[in-house]
Amino acid sequence: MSAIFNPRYESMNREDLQQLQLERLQATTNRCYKNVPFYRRRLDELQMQPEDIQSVEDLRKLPFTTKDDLRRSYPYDLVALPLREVVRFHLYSGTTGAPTVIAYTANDLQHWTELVARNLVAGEITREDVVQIFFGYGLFSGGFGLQQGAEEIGASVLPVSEAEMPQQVKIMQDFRSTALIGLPPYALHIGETIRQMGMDPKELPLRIGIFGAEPWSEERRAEIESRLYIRACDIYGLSEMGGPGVAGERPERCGLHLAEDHFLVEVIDPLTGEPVPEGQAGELVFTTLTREALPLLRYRSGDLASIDTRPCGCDRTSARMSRVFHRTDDMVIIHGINVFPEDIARVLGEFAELGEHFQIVVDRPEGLDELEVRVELAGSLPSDVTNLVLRTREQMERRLRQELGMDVKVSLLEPRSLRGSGDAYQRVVDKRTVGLCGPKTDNLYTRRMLPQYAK
Ligand code: DLL
Repeated sequence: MSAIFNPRYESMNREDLQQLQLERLQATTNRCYKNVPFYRRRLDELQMQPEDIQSVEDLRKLPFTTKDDLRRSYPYDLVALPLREVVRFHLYSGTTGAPTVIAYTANDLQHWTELVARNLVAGEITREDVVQIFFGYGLFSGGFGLQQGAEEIGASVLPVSEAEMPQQVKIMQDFRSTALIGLPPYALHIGETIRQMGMDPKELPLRIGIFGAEPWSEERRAEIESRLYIRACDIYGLSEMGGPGVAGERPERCGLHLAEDHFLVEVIDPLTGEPVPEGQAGELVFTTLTREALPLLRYRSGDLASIDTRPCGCDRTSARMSRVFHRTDDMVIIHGINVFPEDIARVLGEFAELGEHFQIVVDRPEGLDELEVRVELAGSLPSDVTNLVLRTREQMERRLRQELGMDVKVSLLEPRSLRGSGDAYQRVVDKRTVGLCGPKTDNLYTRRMLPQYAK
């Protein structure tokens, strides 16, 4: 049987776990009501008191929290404690337009560290491993979260972050890294670079990889494993729940074990908000159970997955979630950065030369993500627009790079070419294959996609 980082909690019997969840839910609701005016207002509107939570099921009486609520509360409005108690912030990665903030007390950091350590141990990383982390370190929670977790289990960590490929490979070779942690497409790119540098990955001591922060398919997993000669496991998390560490996979691949002693997880029908039966896919909704600085009640993640509470053959008793391949909204993750079409619309709004409609095209031609923004020109432009087009395109590419933190190719289209006839068009075209349901398209949640809606 493989190792478990914290058997007391990870293997707790489910009755005790439910009691623990209830106690922690009551404390969290109380903390939210007493310390966060946003939640006090919400509960008052519903004529609710924290004492109304008498069972875990009573959670459903509480209102949802959305990403917009977090954005409107920027930077401090949801922080439940005086700033002197806060020791760290991370910002939801992506754009400068409407960030969301996550705050941590010293206890929050300790819990987070442990949760990531649990995931790494589930993925069979040990203190004997030399772990190379190529997630970004900074406002994004990935690098720091994995660093803390790997140190917690006593592994030797190389925080290589987003160094250039040849340097990644050189360090891997010199230090004889045995484990890789980062974004899935980067892992593939590393594999390619190893070969380009004339080496055979078989001769390196690499044995395991933990990848996540964005959807990746089983085909991609197989590709990574065969190119790098490693076993690859999935790790899931979201900044709003503190970052990575919410759930992690074992090499046996029976789903990702959720840290249910720290998060209450619901699966709802995103259209009605009602719970779906166990095993059916729906939107994951998280309530924090231990967070001090930024507790959140019923946070709608936008991620679609199912959960399974049946035992899986390891000694962990927590529910397992399926992998996440789809979201309820148009968010796309490019190079690990979460991009919403609205972020792009805001920049385009600065240019009078543009028409109303634009399309986002994401592709991965050479193994790395590329973002193209295709936008209509305004109808009222003079006929000779060549110079104007070139100038506008350059300025837009610069502004988008500033706002999104990545290179963007802009293509300017004839006026009304996207929606000339008034037809609907796809706002996001994602050519990367990420799911079992084929290429990801725009509005990811459609009645078509989930089995319970198949009529
Ligand atoms: O991506 C936290 C993280 C860092 C997770 C490192 C795993 C490893 P955010 O930037 O807030 O936080 O993005 C969260 O990314 O709601 C999902 O849509 C997506 N996501 C994260 N992990 C996975 C995964 C981090 N393993 C958003 N599979 C989430 C599919 C994932 N999607």
